[in-house]
Amino acid sequence: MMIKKLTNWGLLLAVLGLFSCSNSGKTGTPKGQVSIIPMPVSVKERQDSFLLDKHTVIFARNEEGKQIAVLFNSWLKELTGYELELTDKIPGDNGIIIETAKDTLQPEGYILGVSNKGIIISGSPAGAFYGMQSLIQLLPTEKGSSLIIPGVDIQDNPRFAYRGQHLDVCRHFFSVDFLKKFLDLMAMHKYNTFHWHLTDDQGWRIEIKKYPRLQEVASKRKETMAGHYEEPGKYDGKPYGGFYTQEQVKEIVKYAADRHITVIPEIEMPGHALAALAAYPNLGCTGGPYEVGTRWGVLDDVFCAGNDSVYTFLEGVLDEVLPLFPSKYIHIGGDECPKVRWQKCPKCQARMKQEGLKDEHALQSYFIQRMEKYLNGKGRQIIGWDEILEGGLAPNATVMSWRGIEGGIAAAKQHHDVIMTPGDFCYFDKYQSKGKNEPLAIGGYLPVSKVYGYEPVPKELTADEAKYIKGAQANLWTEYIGDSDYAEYMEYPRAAALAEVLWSQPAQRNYDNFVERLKVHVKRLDLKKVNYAKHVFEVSGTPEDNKKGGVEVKLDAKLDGGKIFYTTDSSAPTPQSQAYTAPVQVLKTGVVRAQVFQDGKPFGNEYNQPFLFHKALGKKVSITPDPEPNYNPGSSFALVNGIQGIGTYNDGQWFGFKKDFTATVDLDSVQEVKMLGTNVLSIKTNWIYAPKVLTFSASEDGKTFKEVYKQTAFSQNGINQVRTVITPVRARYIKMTAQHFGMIPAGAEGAGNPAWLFVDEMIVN
Ligand code: TNX
Repeated sequence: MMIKKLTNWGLLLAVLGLFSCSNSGKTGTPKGQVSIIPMPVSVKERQDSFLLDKHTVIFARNEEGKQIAVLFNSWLKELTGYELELTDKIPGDNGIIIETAKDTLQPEGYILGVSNKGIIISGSPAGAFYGMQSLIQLLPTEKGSSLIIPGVDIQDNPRFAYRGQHLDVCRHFFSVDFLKKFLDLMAMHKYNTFHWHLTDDQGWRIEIKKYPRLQEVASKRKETMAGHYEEPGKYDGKPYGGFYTQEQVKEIVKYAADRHITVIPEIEMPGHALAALAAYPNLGCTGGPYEVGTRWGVLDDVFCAGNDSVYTFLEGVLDEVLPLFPSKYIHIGGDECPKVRWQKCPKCQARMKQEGLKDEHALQSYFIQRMEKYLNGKGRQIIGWDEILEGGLAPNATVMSWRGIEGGIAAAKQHHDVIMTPGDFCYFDKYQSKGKNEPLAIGGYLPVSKVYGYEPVPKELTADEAKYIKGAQANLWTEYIGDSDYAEYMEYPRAAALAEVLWSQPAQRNYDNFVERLKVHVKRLDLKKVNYAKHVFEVSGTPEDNKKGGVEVKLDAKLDGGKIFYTTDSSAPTPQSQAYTAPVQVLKTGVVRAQVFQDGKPFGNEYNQPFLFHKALGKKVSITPDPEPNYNPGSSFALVNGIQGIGTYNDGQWFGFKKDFTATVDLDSVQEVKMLGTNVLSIKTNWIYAPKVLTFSASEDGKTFKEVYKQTAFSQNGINQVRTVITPVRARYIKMTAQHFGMIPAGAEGAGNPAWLFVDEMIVN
């Protein structure tokens, strides 16, 4: 048993008849009312149950336990209108016992036992708190139903010590009430760290008394960009602003601490600093004038690294921040800091000379290390985004790996702590459905299932290095998220999925089982009036190789009582359309449309997938080299599945490379080929460049290939469609080669890094 001190507990457990008898329940497969998210380490269902009523009492031996009791009562009150009495005596058979001890072996573990004799929760203060959260999840979800709690023996503790959620309150501001609800939901899902992104180009949101212009100037912007930042030009003309007073900050930090959540503030430096520069222009390299940011993206004006008053200013800010936040860690940003101003700034150049710094990356590293030293001197540790690796990592820094997993791997190999937040899995500002009715989001595609499938420990690490991966975090950047309803929509249920990634054991993760539990769990979110997204329950389609040289679409909907109907003639599906019974075969160019109906009414978005029918559909393709992680490594099917990638590169269709690539398709027999095609992407802001050269060649025997087409210019920003009618050739094999662009040129975003090459669908007719 995980608890070290067993004072009274063995006795109590025996009295309650818990953990003593084996039972017929199965471990890890909840049924009925036992649907806890995140899934505990061990759940044994018992035959009996506990009936909670107005006469049930709660006994807690110490203050921490009493606090847990109070929080349990507040949930109960919402559900039933009444609260339970707290008693000083160990209750008989109608009581809940909360036992907490500080010196447990599992700092966040707990035991929860429910039988017809009573309920016991035991663990560390945090553990018992999580035990209470699990108990809440055993309560019925309908108001007014009798409170029968299923008998269980649960033993539980988290897989990762750092389980975080981040909220950007700069691009849009969120009220204290909303933050409290946000924290309640975090606690419900056993998250323990709130990363509060408090300063950025478009707004400074924490009161700093020493620098009143942060409140007067930096907290306000004159207007906000309307629409997406890749189509700039439109602004809403409305002033926008807000900041939290130090009293409000204290209130939030206390509210979080009561829920065993640590708040880590982020004060961004040296980039994302425009709001502060607008207030104090002497802190920038050019001296301004500056305006608080009104558009999104990466802006050139950053803190001057050569000017000592910048460090004095930031130390002054931190001197007020530190007493508000007892956290061991302070996040100092470090991301997306363009070096163009520093390159031309006499002070920055002088600093580089004086410190013997070889380039501006080393200057950034100097900046971060100097601030780290200051914070270490105050007993704090820094966290920074993965750019802090460039130019040399500060000695004690923890790295947040956001641009992928590489930063995390590099930091762990240098024996630095890491928090994983790779954009492809942890950025909840991305779309979660490809449906046409989604509100504007930053781009990309991150459905709940993909979040659920995330594994925070990169396989590139040895067991020893893996210990530096402390956990992961969901990030909610709010450029396009203007209100709390939309924030909740983006956060849940994706945050429920990540909670399970972080808390539960990998062997217990099972998406279908998660969705079954989620059906119950969303009723709890309903009770809390959470505006969660419902995409998980709508119809989804999975194109698959039909093993007969073609493609079929498997349709599925996880909606209770849902019936799927579909069409292939581009008409809208209705309950009179074809009912779905078996995978839909793709036999022509056209669109497969499907909708799930509940009680005759359509639920959620429809599945609407155009397919291009061609000779290579579902055929065998070999690709070299293997695509980069996340962009179809290990499987070539998406290159010939009839679906063309859309404008966002991470929609699952695109094959991503950082080298030249070749794909060869085998059409099964020699045929006449008259037309060839593919799509390549060019989105320079995302480091994606079209190939230098694209060629097609044809062969009858797979050995001798003859070039039949060559293209060297791709003018389109976005998707470049290559479609070419050729002099007909007889061929069984078609080879496509793409020559990689090379390094990203100076002056462009990502300069000096290898460009990305993205290709999708190899079209043969
Ligand atoms: C990158 S993630 C940023 C943020 C943006 C976000 C949008 C990071 C460290 N920096 O400033 O809001 O992308 O997804």
